[in-house]
Amino acid sequence: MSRVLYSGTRNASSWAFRAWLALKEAGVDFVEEVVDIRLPQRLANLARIRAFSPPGAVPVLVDGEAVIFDSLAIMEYASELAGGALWPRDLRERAQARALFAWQHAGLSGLCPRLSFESAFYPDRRAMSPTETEDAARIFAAWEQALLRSDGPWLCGTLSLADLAFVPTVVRLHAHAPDLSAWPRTRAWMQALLARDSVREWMDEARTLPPVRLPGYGDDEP
Ligand SMILES: N[C@@H](CCC(=O)N[C@@H](CS)C(=O)NCC(=O)O)C(=O)O
Repeated sequence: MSRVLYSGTRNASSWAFRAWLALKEAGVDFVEEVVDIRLPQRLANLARIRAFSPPGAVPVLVDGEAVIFDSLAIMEYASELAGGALWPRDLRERAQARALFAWQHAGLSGLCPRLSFESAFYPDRRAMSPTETEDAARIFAAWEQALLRSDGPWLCGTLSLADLAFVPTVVRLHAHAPDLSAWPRTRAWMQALLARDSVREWMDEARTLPPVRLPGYGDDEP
């Protein structure tokens, strides 16, 4: 097997989670090397990655001569290896899916920055602040609108990279028990995503690890 995914610590590496999910859902064969990105070993481990991948970050997929860094490129590659299976066939649906995917990849307009992926695994999770509740409402409304437009079950009809890219966001919002009564399709979509075998496999391992504490999670508004 010449295809190696350098991924990251299960409860601290949301970008690696996305790339890993796309490879799994596309049915691509790969071996995985989990890079421990927790301090203090993080710096030395990422220096090893920088020796062959300029950003010095995970995920990186090495396939023969190709060094594919950045989750977006890996996810696109996974879909292409599967004949484009992870994008909608319809041109306009595909464009909508790419828009959602790009929004996520560009940082989701900075929504809920303190509700990190890591925080989803804290045993003492707090309630969302009023600002976070407003932020979350924006993204729930966007998901609901996409699901209404496509009529589901996924954001753009068939399961696509747009759905998979949002999984870590779904994990971190869901862990903070939002009231989803105004967005019934979003609630069903989130549950369907969290119930997928691929998602459960990653999350089950993530839950076995000690929580990775990040500063700024406290319940005071910034
Ligand atoms: N845009 C990159 C972000 C990758 C990223 O930030 N990865 C984190 C771990 S999830 C990392 O390795 N950070 C180390 C660093 O940036 O120094 C991607 O989508 O792959």
